[in-house]
Amino acid sequence: MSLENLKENDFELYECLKSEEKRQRTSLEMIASESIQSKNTLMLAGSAFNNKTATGSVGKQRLLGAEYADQLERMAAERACEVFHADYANMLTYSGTVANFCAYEAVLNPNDPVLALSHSVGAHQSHGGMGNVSSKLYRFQYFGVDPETMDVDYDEAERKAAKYKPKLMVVGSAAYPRNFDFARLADIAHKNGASLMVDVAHFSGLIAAGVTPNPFPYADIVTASTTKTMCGPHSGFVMCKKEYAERIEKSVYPGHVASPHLQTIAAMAYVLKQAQTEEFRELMQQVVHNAQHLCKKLVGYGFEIFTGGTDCHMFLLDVKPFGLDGVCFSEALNKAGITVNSKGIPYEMSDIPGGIRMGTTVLTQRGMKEKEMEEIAELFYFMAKEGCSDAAIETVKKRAVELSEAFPIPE
Ligand code: DSN
Repeated sequence: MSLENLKENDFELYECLKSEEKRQRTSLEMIASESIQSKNTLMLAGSAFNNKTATGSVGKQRLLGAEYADQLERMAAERACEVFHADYANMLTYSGTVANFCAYEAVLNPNDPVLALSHSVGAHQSHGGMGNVSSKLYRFQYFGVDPETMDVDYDEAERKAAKYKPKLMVVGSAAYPRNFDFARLADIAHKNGASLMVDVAHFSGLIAAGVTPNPFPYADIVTASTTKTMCGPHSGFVMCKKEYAERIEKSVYPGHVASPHLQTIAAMAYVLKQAQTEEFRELMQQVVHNAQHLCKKLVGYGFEIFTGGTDCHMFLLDVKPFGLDGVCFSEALNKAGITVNSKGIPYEMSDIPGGIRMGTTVLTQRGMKEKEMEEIAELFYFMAKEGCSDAAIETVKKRAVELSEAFPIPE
């Protein structure tokens, strides 16, 4: 259906879509979990694979006519194994969170003990976060970061693993911006009888490009999503060492998934191939350079950064030194056309988040480099120094629109 046809048949929906397109075109998107998809992933996600229903595991399809579905699922899984050096991959899980639950189900029984990096220092809610069903199904204990260095507190992890004897250790991050010591985490897990699961949802593209460390061969199970640094569709997958393969397969089907989203698997297969190119490696390298350069400039203006910097595409900016909080600062930026989200800074005393989380993937895909990061840092400083006034919002907005227009969303 063409846009003209949509306009004629469903004007309300047409307008909603056009508004979102305009919002993206005219703003600086810095939500750390976002990326821009290529024409090919969009085409594949809208392809004939939408019309097919498959049910079952790869090579064991229960519905007929699934020979190409099977070929597709196998191709995507082989590419994931190649990129991440996994023995087995299952691409049927619909998102990073579903992939996590498939991993839990494969190795845990309800009420089993699990040790995880705490949500309060940047882990994902599905790692036993309060209110998430994972914390109701399993007995989560947590370790955090050292309050002085803000490094992962591996000693605390070691003490708690010895005390609670978890069946699974879970590490991953939706905000903690530093590389993990996977060898040490695996050692802690294995000597206490636990398996090690690493959730690389945010880092999958960076790992694929070889710019941050791969949890394999240390981790037993790795879950990933494709919409963040992988620059692909909204989806997730799970990988593991061969001794876990059968359990993961059963946990996915029939455990959690009936009919996989074949169209999304097609788009995932595409990005897994693109992730092996030099062009993608350079993009990911620049994503990290941009994030690090932005951090450096923001610190120069008097902001504080959780952990002092970043090893990846994202970081947490503490705006309390300007007498502000993350909610008012993120809302002012949003009004000015710079999209970020508020986020608590570990160990802060207030209930109101004192910081914001941001990432550089989308801006880098739009072609921005260190020079533009300097300008963005200056806009953040101006907004903070002016106390998020209406006049500051207007000034920042003008420049944000100009920058957006100078660096259009790639076709
Ligand atoms: N939406 C993801 C993020 O922003 O990190 C978490 O699922």
